[in-house]
Amino acid sequence: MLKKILRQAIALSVLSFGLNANAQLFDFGSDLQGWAEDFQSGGMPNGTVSHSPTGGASGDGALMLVRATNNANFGFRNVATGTGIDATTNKFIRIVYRNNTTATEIRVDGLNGNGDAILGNSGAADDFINFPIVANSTEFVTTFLDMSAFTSWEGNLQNFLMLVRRNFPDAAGQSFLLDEIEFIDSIPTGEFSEFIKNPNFEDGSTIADMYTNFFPNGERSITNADAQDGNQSLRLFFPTAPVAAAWNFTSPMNTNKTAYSPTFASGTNLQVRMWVRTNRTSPVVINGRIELSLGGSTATTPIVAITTTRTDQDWEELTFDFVSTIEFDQARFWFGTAHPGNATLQLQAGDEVFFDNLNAFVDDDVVLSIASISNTKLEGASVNASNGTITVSGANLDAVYTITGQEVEATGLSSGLYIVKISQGDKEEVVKVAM
Ligand SMILES: [Ca+2]
Ligand SMILES: [Ca+2]
Repeated sequence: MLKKILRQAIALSVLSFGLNANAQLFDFGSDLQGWAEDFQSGGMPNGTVSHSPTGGASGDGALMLVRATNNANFGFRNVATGTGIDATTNKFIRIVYRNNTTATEIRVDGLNGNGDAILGNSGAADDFINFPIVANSTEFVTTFLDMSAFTSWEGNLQNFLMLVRRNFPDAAGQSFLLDEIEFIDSIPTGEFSEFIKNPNFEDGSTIADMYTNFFPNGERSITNADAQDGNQSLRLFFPTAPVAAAWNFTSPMNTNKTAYSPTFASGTNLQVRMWVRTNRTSPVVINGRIELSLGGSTATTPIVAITTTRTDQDWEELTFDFVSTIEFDQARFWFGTAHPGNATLQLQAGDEVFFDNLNAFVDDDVVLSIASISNTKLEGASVNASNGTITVSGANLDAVYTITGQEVEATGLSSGLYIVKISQGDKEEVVKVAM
């Protein structure tokens, strides 16, 4: 029986929202709600803060910062009423923003409830609290800033500011839009689909859940630019052509991995399904593998490479099948874009790849199967693989590729997965077939 631990933390998520009774939300719906350009140097402003009535992810109003220096910022002061930000209770900051500037860092600054500078735990004047952000972005993203580790984040804040820093000047017309900022006492509990944390990239997801130390030259974000389910997905964007495969790991090492008891035996079947979409009209190759561990011993399964089939820029579901190579009690999924070195399949500058709605399964009884006849969307066409030969009826057979992107003849093939390019008049399609 296929087993799946379904999003077991949904109830906990609802509960944690309930516990955020003291949350303080600023959504900039009709005005700046007490926020302004705040920290000035030598009497000259570091930027211009204004209200954008139609800014924001859903066009419902946002704070807009146009930078004038590397210390450009927006801040909150409400000395008149004495009602500040409750940093004693609310240890996390949720921001929804679009950073269409060259800045790569947000700094949290100001004075705490005791009138002391909000600094890192050393208290030294150069111990700043900085968070990285992606520059020159045209999309809104949600990020949670964790202030709980900083002892200076304390008291009723009357003077709070965030600097949008580095790489000034910006090009004409560039700005930072803050759609929402909310001070909350906890981050929504992460959901799990089996051994994958936050599989839908919804509230509670941060890019930290996609820990990696191998992402050579691209940008990653949790985005609401598109989603297969809910409102958000994971987006990889390549401003320049990738120079290598890019990997994402679904949990930081040794953290938040599901621990199974009893353990699973070597030879256990595992399966991950996920939805992928690209902005390309040609296929890409997506890599998956699983890292297994037991008592300090780790092993990774061989890479499973799947070539996408859609050429209409819509979502498609990929299914990755694995077999464990060791006994294990913990597992995590690695995935990313391959680097096949093939002109047709290779990602290019400007390409983006979205991932959403991951589901993981682990059980001894998962039956791994792939079809030897592939359905196509071209009317009356079919692709068949048997006896080492791929044949196409009702369409032209244009090319056959291996799963790693090498073009091969349609005959004399060994068993495995193949990518077949077919056409019917001016309609083209790429299908997968197993020999
Ligand atoms: Ca808003
Ligand atoms: Ca989603």
